[in-house]
Amino acid sequence: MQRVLSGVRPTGGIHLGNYLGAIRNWVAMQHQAQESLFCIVDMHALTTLEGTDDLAENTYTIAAAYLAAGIDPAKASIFAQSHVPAHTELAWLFSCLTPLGWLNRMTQFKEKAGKHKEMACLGLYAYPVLMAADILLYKATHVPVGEDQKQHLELARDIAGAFNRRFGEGLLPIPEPMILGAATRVMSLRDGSSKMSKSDISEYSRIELMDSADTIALKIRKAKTDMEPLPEKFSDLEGRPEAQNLVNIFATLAEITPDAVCQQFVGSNFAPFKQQLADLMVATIVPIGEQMRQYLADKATLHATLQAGARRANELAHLHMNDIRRAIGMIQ
Ligand code: AQP
Repeated sequence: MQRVLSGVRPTGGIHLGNYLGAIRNWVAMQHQAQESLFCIVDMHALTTLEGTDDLAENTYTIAAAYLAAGIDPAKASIFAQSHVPAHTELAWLFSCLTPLGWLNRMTQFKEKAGKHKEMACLGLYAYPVLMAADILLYKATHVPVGEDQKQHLELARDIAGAFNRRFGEGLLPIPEPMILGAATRVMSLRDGSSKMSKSDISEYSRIELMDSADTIALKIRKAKTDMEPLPEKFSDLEGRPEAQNLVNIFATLAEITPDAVCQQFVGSNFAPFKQQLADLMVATIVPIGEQMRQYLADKATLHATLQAGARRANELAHLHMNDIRRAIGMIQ
């Protein structure tokens, strides 16, 4: 039985990296899996949000993005993480068997906490334990994510193994990370060494799914490149991270290999390449953004979709939590 789970944090403008690295793959997987669950992980958003003013609006926006990208609520449950209280209950149970040494290895905590580690909140540190609970609560077998979540997925596998060793082999499946396609790590348009991210202060660093055609074209024109022409082979782009990133995005959108992109533009400067990249991006992203606007104009229907998703998620969570509590030895 293939059970798929993944999620996005409602922390701001959902972007091309979230789409190519994650959501686009979910759309294909929902047809193969017996059960698919796609949540909007609002509890995770709290680990880095300074204010919560936009939390509800951002949550609806991510739900609209899922639908606009092609997630079908008749095939997959779309829900807000906070609507299923068992996520945090299971996170506590897991936190009682996760050694601190495992969490100390997590690079995302180090990146997000930055220099002020002592001031970072406990939730940011414990984030990967909550993520393990998100996955294992539904006994998910496959987790499609971008490259940046690989280490957290490995931790979820370790936690499942530790739980099974202590409370009974086979109780929790060991989830498989699904890091698919050529755009598993889309980089910032302003700096090829950092990941495209919702929280980057520069809007020019990312293409948002609700950007207009003009904005997309402008952001691509302004995207950082270098003075060298494009080479014949992708491997010759070594040491040119911004060019590598743009070629990878082009290849993913055009569904060709990065080498084929280089061959198409060999010897040329970036102007004609950027023009075609912008056209490709507009053709993919603008229809999604337009649909998102339509979904967002009818919050009652969006809300009903989230409620229906939460009903199914709570049903599964209830069943699995009973198994888990029984295995631990809690009174039923
Ligand atoms: N740049 C990226 N390239 C490929 N995949 C990406 N993902 C995120 N950024 C990229 C994947 O999108 C899914 C949802 O990510 P998330 O919102 O839950 O968390 P994140 O990784 O922290 O995303 P952001 O955009 O960087 O948000 P902020 O700035 O708020 O931290 C995941 O599968 C992720 O791998």
